[in-house]
Amino acid sequence: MRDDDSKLTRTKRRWADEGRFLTGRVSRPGTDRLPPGQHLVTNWPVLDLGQQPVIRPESWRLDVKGGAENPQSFGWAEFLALPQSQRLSDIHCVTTWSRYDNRWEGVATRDLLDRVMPRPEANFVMLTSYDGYTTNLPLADFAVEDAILATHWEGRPLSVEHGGPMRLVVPHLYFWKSAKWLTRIDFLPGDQAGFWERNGYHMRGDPWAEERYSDA
Ligand SMILES: Nc1nc2c(c(=O)[nH]1)N[C@H]1C(S)=C(S)[C@@H](COP(=O)(O)O)O[C@H]1N2
Ligand SMILES: [Mo]
Repeated sequence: MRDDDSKLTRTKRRWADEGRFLTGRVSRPGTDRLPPGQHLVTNWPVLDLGQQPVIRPESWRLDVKGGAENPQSFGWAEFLALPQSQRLSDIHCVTTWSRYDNRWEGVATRDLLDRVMPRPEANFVMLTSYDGYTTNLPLADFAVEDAILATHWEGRPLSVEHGGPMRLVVPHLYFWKSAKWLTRIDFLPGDQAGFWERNGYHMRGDPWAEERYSDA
């Protein structure tokens, strides 16, 4: 089968036609690299709900099931067999610290989406983690070129405290959207609030718009 004719290529072309994954800028110009109200740190603080699950590779799973044309459940070896990518990006936490130039390795969200193919009506993503944490974001934000399902940071396996063996990194949104110990991805037609979003945080969380808290 010619690549041009594959279902995958047709789906990508449809997404491109719809402008589906076009959202803002992938990288920011130098002048507004640091979002308003943020300060730079050189360490890497740990923030979570106080429970850091230890997941053995044999029992680790990533279920990508809801709202996909090709739902899949990946074991660790299957996940590592997906195309591997590197990204360099900044972290912006809603508690006002930012950390520049983090080098990540893992699976680009786009490469995952190419395989599972969210249904046309899916416009939002719900992420669920091993510690029970959930967070939501628009599919267009999940699918940006910078976003990566990271297994490595600075050339080393991601530590448990930072979400190892795998966490999401969506650098253009506040870091609470970047679920650590990710185990489930659902695609939804409408936006539903995750853990912090139910507790007053913003549904989208753009640091440059200071979308820290919801108005409600
Ligand atoms: N599973 C899970 N992911 C999570 C959290 C959490 O409590 N559980 N906290 C979020 C918040 S509020 C932040 S700021 C970042 C912190 O990531 P770090 O500890 O690696 O700095 O993880 C996000 N992802
Ligand atoms: Mo946070």
